[in-house]
Amino acid sequence: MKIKDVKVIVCSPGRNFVTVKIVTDEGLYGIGDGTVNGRELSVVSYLQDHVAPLLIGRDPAQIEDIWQYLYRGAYWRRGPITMAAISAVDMALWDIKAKAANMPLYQLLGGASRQKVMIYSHAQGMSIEEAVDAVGKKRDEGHVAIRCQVGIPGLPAVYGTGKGAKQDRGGMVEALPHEEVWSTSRYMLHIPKLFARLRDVYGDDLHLLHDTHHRLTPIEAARLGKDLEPFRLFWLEDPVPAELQEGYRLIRQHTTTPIALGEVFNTIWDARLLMEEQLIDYIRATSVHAGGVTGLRRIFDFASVYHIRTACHGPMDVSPVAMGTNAHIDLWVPNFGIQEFSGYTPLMHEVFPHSWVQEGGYIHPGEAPGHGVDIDEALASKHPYQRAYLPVNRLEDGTLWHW
Ligand code: GCO
Ligand code: MG
Repeated sequence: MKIKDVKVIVCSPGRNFVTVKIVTDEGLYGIGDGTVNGRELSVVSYLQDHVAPLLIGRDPAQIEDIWQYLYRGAYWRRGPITMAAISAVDMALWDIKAKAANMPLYQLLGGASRQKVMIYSHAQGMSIEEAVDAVGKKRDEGHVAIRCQVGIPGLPAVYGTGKGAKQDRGGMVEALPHEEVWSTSRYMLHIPKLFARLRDVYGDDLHLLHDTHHRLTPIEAARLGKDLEPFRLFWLEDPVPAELQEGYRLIRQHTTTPIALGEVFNTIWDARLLMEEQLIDYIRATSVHAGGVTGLRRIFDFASVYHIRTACHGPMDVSPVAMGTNAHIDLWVPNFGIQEFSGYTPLMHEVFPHSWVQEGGYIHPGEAPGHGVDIDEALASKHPYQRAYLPVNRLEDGTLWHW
């Protein structure tokens, strides 16, 4: 079997997605997600102009050799654009291999380690009471794990409550970056009140998660982690930008609140020290950004040595293709933690028909051969790319801050 064609399909059924389709000379094809929110066309060019010519004529079964060829052979290694392109190709090749073997991807990885995959959904509100109600609605839908974000008094909408929060209606981003305003001091005072109220209303059984979205310093994160300990969060996510991995030592010295990190990581090197020193509890790497199935398997096996569990990133900008791939990995991986699943719009489900099914607080990848996700190219072509950016964030004095 040889690779005959490599197509890159960009569509925007509510938000932009980059999908690669690899077609073999025996008629089998596989698809992969290469979406990098706000920089999608960079991945399109990387795939079309630099990767596709290297794949034509190759044996699609040589997944590892192609991965190494695209990683080491590029000379310029790592980074979100390069790794999203490699991820998309890798996902498509595993899709082909599992279809050729006539089995669902999770079987090819080693079979199911659990009956179903626990997910967490998103709930938010501008006020604590709105957020509490939103959590209640998700709990009533059967969710057992819910990420909760809340507006901060004195600030306009912040991450997770502003324009980005309306992910379930698509359009998380805008044609120019929306500017948010941030105050760490106001945030630090307010978040413990949110979780005190949530525990009062819903008790201790519900898994509650919170995403700080890279906005604190290590000592501030240590303080917040301590303040949240009485509310026993499932995790505190992305408390501090993680370029300085050893910075997380300071947080670990002060709090037992579990830490989740890594949705922006694109290789194992981004998390090596964090994992070796057990500075985190969940690794958030996901199939579309961390090297596909091949890259993720390597990261997750390394994590398992250090008691770290998986928690694939899975908001709407992770396309249903990557969500399907994640679900197979989630069903197989022994050190599974949880899968983020903020949901998709009906149109996105139509553009990307899939065998994965969500029931309440769980998903299952299904039994279709491959990763079980396809793309309706005709429908996708009716929703062309529209330039869009993630928001940016500034402190009240105008300082550009982490979004
Ligand atoms: C999450 C993430 C998202 C990101 C988005 C950026 O935990 O789901 O933080 O909300 O903001 O994926 O593209
Ligand atoms: Mg996050």
